[in-house]
Amino acid sequence: MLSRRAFLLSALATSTVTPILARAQTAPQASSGANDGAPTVLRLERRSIEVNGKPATVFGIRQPDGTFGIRTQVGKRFRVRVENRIDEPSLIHWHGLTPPWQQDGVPGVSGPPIPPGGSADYDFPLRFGGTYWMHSHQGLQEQLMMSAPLIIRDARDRADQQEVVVMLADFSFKPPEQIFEELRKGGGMPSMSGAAPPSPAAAEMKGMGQGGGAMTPMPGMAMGGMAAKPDLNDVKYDAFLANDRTLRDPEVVKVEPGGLVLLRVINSSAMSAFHVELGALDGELIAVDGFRVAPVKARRFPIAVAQRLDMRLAIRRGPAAHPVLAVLEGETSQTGIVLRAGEAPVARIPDTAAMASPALTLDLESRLRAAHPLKPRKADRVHTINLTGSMAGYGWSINNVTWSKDVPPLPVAKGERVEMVMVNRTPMPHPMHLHGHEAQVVEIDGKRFPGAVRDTVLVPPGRRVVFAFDANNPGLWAFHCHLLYHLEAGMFTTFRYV
Ligand SMILES: [Cu+2]
Repeated sequence: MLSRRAFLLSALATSTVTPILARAQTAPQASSGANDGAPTVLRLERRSIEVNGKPATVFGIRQPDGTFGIRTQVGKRFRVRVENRIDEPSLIHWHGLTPPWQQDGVPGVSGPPIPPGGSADYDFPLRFGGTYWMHSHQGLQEQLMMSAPLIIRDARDRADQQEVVVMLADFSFKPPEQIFEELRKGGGMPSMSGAAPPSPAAAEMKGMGQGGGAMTPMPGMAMGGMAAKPDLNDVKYDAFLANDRTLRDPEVVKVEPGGLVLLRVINSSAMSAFHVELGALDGELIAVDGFRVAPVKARRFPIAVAQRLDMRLAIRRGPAAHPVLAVLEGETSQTGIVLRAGEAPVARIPDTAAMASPALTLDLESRLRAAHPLKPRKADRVHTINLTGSMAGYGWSINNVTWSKDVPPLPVAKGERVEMVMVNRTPMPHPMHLHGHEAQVVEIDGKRFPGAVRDTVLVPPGRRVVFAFDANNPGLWAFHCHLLYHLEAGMFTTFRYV
């Protein structure tokens, strides 16, 4: 079986493929000459993996030569044909890219899903590089790993640097439909109440606050008297995977002693956030969600669901095995890979860490500065996005509205600077994902700053985070929590302009 390592080694496939039932979602655009030839084919398939010695059937997104996902080059066109080879409808979202809205891959918003046996064509320019990913936006398929890396190389990919991609995932032997049903019924959830959210004051006391920000008062929030411990990890998973594998049999990547590594970590988990632990290696964070930031040096970085981290690592001289671990927030469960420099022995790494990883905070987020921020500009339109709901009945919503097709899109007009003020009024953190635009974090708890340009930002309980973007890609777009079962329960909305 080809491992995901094949992805690292193989170049973009240029196979010629006979289309089955070509069903273009949009009229194919005239190709740009330089990138003529057949589109890259991505097949949605079922495949078998082994998780701690037990077989499991999951999904996969692969090229005909077995390559997972796509690695391409900035400036090229994204010319792709998706072939649905599973027995149910599916549709793939290009997470973090800015395609025309009909090609964004959200069923019922961008267009209909691809029926079994059908295919869909995509063709749009790649204007920026970085670490992205692709995943199904249909039902709960993402939990079964209908996802893959989407890497767009650019000037950051230096010849003297080895690229290593690590895709993190949470795994359960339970079918996702059963997981969701149990959440709905209140079974299998941690010992928590689903009661009122923590007050901002309590959050500050717990050390989750950044300080120095005027917190907007939150009407309806219980003040004090409630433990500030956020509710984490609704789902009890059987395993956490890094490139399909657990630490009982981790991927071991050969690296050069004294060499440079560009480590691209993608959190493709349905529900799980981690701290990435680099051990004795110094990491230089150079991009989040594909976009450059002023470099930050550390040995531990938080990664929420759907986020990506690009880190430069200087491998020490001499043989050594360097584990790159991801420890589940609030728990000791861990997964990871091993970078093996020279002929070093690789020791077995336990799948639990010695110490629990803390809950993710906004400490790093508040320090990140975009290398290329949006032009400073006053917002033309501000939408307040209250993140609402509770564990009781597992109901999640936006502004107390549970998503349905009848919910009107938020209004936006072309050319506007828009700000989404996200206020978390629940006891759970929500990683909020904005589709189709280059969004920038411009405020946390009332404090303005030119933060990271990114597509997914964590809003912890009781916190307020503002995303700004320029309305320069007209259409109907999704905006939602990226925790899969929150999204499924209705923490989802849209915005529209022409
Ligand atoms: Cu959520």
